[in-house]
Amino acid sequence: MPEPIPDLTMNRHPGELNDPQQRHLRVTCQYIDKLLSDVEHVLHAATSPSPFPRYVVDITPAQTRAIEDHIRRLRSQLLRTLAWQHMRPNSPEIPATRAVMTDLAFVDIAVEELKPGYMRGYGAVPEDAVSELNGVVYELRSLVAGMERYVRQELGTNLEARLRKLEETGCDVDLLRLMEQIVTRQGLVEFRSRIDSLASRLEDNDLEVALFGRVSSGKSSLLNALLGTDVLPVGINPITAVPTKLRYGTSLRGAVTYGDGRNEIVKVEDLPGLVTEQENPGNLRNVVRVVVEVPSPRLRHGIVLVDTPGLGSLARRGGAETLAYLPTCDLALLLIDAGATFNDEDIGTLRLLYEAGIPAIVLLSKADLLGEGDLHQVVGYIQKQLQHELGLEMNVHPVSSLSSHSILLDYFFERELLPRFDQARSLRNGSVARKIGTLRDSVIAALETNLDRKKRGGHNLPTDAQGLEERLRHVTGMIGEQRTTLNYAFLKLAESPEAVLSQVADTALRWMRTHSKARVTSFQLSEWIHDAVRQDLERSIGSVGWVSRRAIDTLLSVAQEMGRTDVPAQDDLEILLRDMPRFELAALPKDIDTSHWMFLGDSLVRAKIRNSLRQSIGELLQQELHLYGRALSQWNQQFASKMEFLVNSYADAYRVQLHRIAGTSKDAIDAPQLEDDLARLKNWEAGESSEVMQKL
Ligand SMILES: Nc1nc2c(ncn2[C@@H]2O[C@H](COP(=O)(O)OP(=O)(O)OP(=O)(O)O)[C@@H](O)[C@H]2O)c(=O)[nH]1
Ligand SMILES: [Mg+2]
Repeated sequence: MPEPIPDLTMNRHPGELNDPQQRHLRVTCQYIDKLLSDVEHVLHAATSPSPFPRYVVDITPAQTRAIEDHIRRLRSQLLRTLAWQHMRPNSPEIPATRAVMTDLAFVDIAVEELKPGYMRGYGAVPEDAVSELNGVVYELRSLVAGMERYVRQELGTNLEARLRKLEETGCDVDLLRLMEQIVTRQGLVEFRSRIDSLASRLEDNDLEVALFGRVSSGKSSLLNALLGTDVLPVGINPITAVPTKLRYGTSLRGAVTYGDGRNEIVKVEDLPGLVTEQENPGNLRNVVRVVVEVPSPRLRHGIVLVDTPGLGSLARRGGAETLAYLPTCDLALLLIDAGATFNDEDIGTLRLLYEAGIPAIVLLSKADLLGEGDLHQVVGYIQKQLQHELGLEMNVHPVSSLSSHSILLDYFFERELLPRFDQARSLRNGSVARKIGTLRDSVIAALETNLDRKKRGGHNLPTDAQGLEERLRHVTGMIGEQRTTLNYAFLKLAESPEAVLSQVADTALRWMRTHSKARVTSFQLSEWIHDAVRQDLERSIGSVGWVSRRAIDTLLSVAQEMGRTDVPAQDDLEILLRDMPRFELAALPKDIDTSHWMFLGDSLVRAKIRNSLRQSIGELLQQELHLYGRALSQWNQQFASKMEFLVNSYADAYRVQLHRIAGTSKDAIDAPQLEDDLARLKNWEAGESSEVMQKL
């Protein structure tokens, strides 16, 4: 027997419905209102900009108004119905942005399902259509992504606010702000992302100045002395194990990033546990980045000083970290120890810096150890050697971290480092200023095309507009596919410790045979494991670099045919490839004694080596590769998005211009405003912008 419905009307006022009944009433009114909204939507079909009309419009404007009156009356009756039960419509709870984002997410899924892989369900996709189909998908996705960014306020009002903030910090961003306003007013959305990325370049004002030198040459001590702190651990044995960045902050604290992508804020007392050879030997804890905030006025202007693990024959694994970091710094200080003899290792480091195109300053550290006369002689000797070995005419600046000699360090900082830092900064700012200039040219070109279309209708179509569009589509598709390609490569690396072991076994065997040695040390094995992983990675990264460079080349040639000056630069790509996580094995494999295997055949020895490796390190390698794979795919998310953003921000702008010239674009045009905006941009004085980025 069904349960009796409980009587909920016990405590009711006269004429009042019970709770479920009231709820039903409210829901029904809401539902009716939603249906009325649908009717409104139908009524406005005639004026909708949608290219996929659903309704044949058989209602005249006068009839539309009459129907709207009816709807209004129905709605006010709905309100009265609720009021009868002392109810009002609920206040809204869903932010409009969230609703839009949800819809966009569905749009994105729908677009994704146009890819050749999904399309195959409807029959084989012709080979010659695959690449363009991918292009079609990524073109649409890049537009969806742009809209999402806008809704999430990364762009939109936020961009305006960011530019205002830059202005407050002393940055002259007038031209960029003017362009932001014009682009918004004229609906040139395709330029927003480029303005956005130029703003990011201005915001990221840090320049990294790194100290390099052999183990114990006094790098950490010098940084401590320079900043009046003792946060960096120092000592006689190899100390620093992980590159450590020091940047300005109002209080002393550190932030650490691990290889698996974890971030952690740490107290400075805990730093030695993370950055020293003694407490974190060979970087067992797999720290990939340490940033310490120090409240030193010397860091105020955006200098980031970087302490690196020592190089040379005494270096531990940290040396490899230093070499990996080296190409990414903006300015280098090479320390030569006055207490040791100047040797080839110092020259080697300087040569590396030179080859990487990084400006370097040579310092003679621990100058307090030498008397005036000796100092002079040593400085002269080193300068002569540099000239002789590298053909470089360089000054050598004596410094010391002892407080009794602080005058040397102060002099160096104020007279040498700061001017060089400013010089490096103005080089970088100059490149941003040039980019702002070319952006101005292309906004002008877009405005002119619009004005031209208004006056004369479309013309001036480049001879092969369709061919250009196809090339752009191809580029977009290629770049879009890279995320998947890289993820697949990373996954394969992460899940194949056996392949790594096999390669190491091959190397070990070759080494044994050529050197007739009966023992392979754990240190060698560890190096070879790292080499194997690095080589695997270089292959996938190499192919991505190749595809990316080709994409940029295509953009360059399309831009040239369209007579555009706004083009991406190859070095934008190199910047993106920075910061890829590095692989670190947390322990050494065991030495392998091969003396009993000397007379066995190659394949047997290879199998034995592999077996021994598997036993000593197999499980750990498997775990670490797995973690590393995760860190790599996190990195890839960032890299791929930035790469897509870079390529599409240009491809979009070219595409829109092609449409505009062809007259297929549907933008509404307000001619007087357009002429006014165009004149303001054109008359922008070069002088006004030449000082654009002088922040200091
Ligand atoms: N006399 C003298 N000794 C110094 C000076 N700077 C550093 N030292 C000593 O040199 C040794 C090494 O100093 P660190 O600052 O740890 O050297 P580092 O280059 O950071 O060494 P790693 O991190 O191991 O590469 C320590 O014993 C310091 O006391 C200096 O200016 N004068
Ligand atoms: Mg050190």
